[in-house]
Amino acid sequence: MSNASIVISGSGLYTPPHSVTNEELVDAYNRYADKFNAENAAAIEAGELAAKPHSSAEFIEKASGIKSRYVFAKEGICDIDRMAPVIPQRAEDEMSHQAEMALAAAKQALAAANKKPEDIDAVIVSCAYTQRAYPAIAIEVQAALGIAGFGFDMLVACSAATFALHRAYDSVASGSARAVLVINPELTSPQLNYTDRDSHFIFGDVATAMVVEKAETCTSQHSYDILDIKAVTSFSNNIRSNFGYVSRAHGDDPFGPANLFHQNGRSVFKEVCPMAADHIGGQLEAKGFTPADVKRWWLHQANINMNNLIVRKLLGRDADAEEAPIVLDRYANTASAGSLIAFNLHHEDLAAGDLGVLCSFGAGYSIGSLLLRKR
Ligand code: CO8
Repeated sequence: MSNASIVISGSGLYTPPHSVTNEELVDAYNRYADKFNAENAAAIEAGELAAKPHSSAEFIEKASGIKSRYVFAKEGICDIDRMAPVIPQRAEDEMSHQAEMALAAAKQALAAANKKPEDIDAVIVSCAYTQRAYPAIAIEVQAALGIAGFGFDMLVACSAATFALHRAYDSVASGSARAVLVINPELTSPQLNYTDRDSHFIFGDVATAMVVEKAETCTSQHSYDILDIKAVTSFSNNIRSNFGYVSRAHGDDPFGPANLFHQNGRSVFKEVCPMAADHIGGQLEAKGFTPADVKRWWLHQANINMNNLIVRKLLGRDADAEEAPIVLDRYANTASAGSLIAFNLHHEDLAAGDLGVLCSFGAGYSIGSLLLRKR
């Protein structure tokens, strides 16, 4: 596919007001583990239960590159009698939490794209989880912004944002929408098992948004031709969340550990890195480019060692912080939004003609990428 007439014309980023450091999380987890071990001493002694080992802030930073994360609600996360954020249910005539996050990012993206609600024909909310099945969060945001046309939600875990940008591209290319607003309100903290040492540190909350339109309607200061889109999925159980509407019918705890986020992190690392490098390398080659032509790598933000390895496989050398910006140190893994945060914070300095790769990789497995050229 080759079509330089469709562009990303604006992006937005909502960063929640609270941050939680590794030290805060580890302190809470370790106090929780000590309490758990004391309360279950007899069962642990009898070999019926495994003792909970301590977590460590040094391990987290070394193994993942994460130093802190933003959260929509901080209360409750470090309370060892709760180990989950406190996000009270809202009345049905109040805006939902996810729509609130989405709206903040969407307004920024519209402003950056120099677009008014009447210029937009479609709203896609795409993320790892939506807080309800219907009515769609996208339609709630569409109404709040006063956008005519249509909206829908879609879920593709870590690749939700890039896959939604692909759908936006297709919609504009086909003429079914003049401009599409893509929003990724990643409210991950309620799905994180803060009592699990292997994963309690991984995720943070954020919302990102982008506007996709035809080049001929674009009036924004910073815009990017979408030179190519490419997606692939390959089934894997290595990253999984079983929570869903059928959980109630199973008769088990819908919020039990098996239903929250869990993964085999080592296997993910080993399997996804070569997949992502091959995917990007193949896409560049098919369009007549080499990795050396790429000025900026806006990569998925799950683990700094994954990013370093993938870029090293492609470039044959380490990339510097300017070439392949890292935001997971501050934001942690934000499911599908990571590569878009990197874009949002690190794109304005590019010169006209500079090439960039925006790529997500994760659960599914799923990989979604876009080749972008600054206009
Ligand atoms: N503190 C101290 N020690 C620890 C901790 C901890 N917190 N955790 C593990 N250890 C120990 C282990 O027990 C192990 O000890 P031993 O060697 O004695 O057995 C040792 O440290 C090494 O453990 P691991 O092998 O597990 O550690 P790794 O070096 O592999 O690092 C990572 C773990 C950081 C998880 C790493 O494997 C990783 O990042 N992998 C990639 C994972 C990834 O990218 N996942 C993507 C998931 S996100 C996604 O796809 C979207 C899902 C949708 C969103 C969900 C929202 C909630």
